[in-house]
Amino acid sequence: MFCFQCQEAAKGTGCTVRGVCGKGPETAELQDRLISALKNLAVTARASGGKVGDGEGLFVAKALFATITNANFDDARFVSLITEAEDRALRLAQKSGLTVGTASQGVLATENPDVRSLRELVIYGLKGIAAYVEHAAMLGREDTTVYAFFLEALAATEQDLSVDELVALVLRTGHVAVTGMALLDTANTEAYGHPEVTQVDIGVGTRPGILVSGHDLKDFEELLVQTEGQGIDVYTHSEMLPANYYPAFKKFSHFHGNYGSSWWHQADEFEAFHGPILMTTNCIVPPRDSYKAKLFTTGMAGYPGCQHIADRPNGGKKDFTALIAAARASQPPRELEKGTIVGGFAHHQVFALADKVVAAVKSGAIKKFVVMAGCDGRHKERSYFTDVAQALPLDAVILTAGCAKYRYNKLNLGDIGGIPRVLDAGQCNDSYSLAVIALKLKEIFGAADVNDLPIAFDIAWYEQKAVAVLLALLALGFKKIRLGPTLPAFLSPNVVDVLVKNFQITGTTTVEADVAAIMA
Ligand code: SF4
Ligand code: SF3
Repeated sequence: MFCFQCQEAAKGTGCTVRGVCGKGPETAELQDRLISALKNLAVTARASGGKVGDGEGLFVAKALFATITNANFDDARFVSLITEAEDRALRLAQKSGLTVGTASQGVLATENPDVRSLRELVIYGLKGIAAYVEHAAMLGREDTTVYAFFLEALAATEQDLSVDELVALVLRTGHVAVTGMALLDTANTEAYGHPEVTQVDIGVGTRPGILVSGHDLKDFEELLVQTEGQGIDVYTHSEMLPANYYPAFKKFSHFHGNYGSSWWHQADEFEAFHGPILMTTNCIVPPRDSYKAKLFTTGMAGYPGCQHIADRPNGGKKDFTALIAAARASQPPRELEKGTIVGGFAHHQVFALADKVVAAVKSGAIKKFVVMAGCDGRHKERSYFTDVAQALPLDAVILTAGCAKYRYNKLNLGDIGGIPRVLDAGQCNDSYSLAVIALKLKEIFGAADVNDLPIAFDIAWYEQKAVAVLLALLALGFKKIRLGPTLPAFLSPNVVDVLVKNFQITGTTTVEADVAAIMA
């Protein structure tokens, strides 16, 4: 196997024996085969004049999504996705009098390191976008231009493109990432209202509970409805925390609050929770036996030996009966902590506070906004992000989204005239909200360039959704993004040079040097 798609790639170069994430070589091979089958499908679809079959776009999105780090470890699911991709390509080819080709398989099939780097950068961006548009599709919002781009870009990774052409494709991927995140933002807010400032309870109740992790709000909604009046509470975990900010979910009195922190703490936290856990997406850590029987997956998430809640039938709902039965037979969660954390600062809520924010900037009370969105991860050096949050001067406000926030969202960093110094917009896809806020500030202050604003970026990345977010920020014109804790292993030195030259991207360095540069 060879995989270098996430920040924890072994030795900073790539996993070759077994994934640091727990992905075995068989699963890695199946994921490579699936990506290759999707490329064949894309090439065939393009050759047939783009006459794609029913549901082709959403199928490609789901399949890409399944290959995201920590989303799915279930080989049987990959085998069935490969079969479906092959069948779809064959049907399309037969209809158009074509034959299905044999696309390259695996990262190392591309020998030129720069071409390999750019092709994989595009593919990882697509994976992130795929996850976001799949969530939007579950809420009834789809954009066929995004699906068409999946096919075009996948097919393009099989063409003999020059480095310049590939760089252009990377940037287009960024623009499509903006479209995808905007689509999900619309889908979420239409369905559940605009996130609002919320004090989230991080303690526990006395009844048994169900813990929901991942990113899928539709699953969360259906579970809340089905658990009403059942004598059990529902809690969010990790990236599901922002569900607490949506008005539509607040009306459920058995929605207790958030339990635990970011994904990589889950083994201890799931064990302590006692009740069943629903993983709606990434990030799954290979489960301990102590709670494996209570770990349920759904959607594109999967783990061998764990119960999987089937997709909703056409026009119907998912059936969470088994999960609810497991909850009723469990003990209440063990208390990990007490108190509250505040969040809900997505674009609509921040615009409502705009007068206050603008006045604070004009008076000099706020000197800098520091975007610290992204992912958390288990490597020790990620304490950097906690240290930066603590070392930033009191006139700096942190804008965050994604599970990166758990590095500093319980620190009580105070407020500036009632504006908290950590403003959490939501999940990693809500980084879109942070970009919208920045563009609004540009308008209010009449800045010619978004990079003239008092905004700095100190982004934490781990998996491919963060790659999509990064490409989206570049496409929107944001420069001087600091990325850590390490630069991606899949960026070749020459590709790093291109990113430095065109976007002044840098890696994180030391807390002191970076805080000084951020505030300069
Ligand atoms: Fe390694 Fe990350 Fe790939 Fe897992 S996803 S095999 S940790 S590079
Ligand atoms: Fe976290 Fe996996 Fe990326 Fe949605 S849950 S941000 S790492």
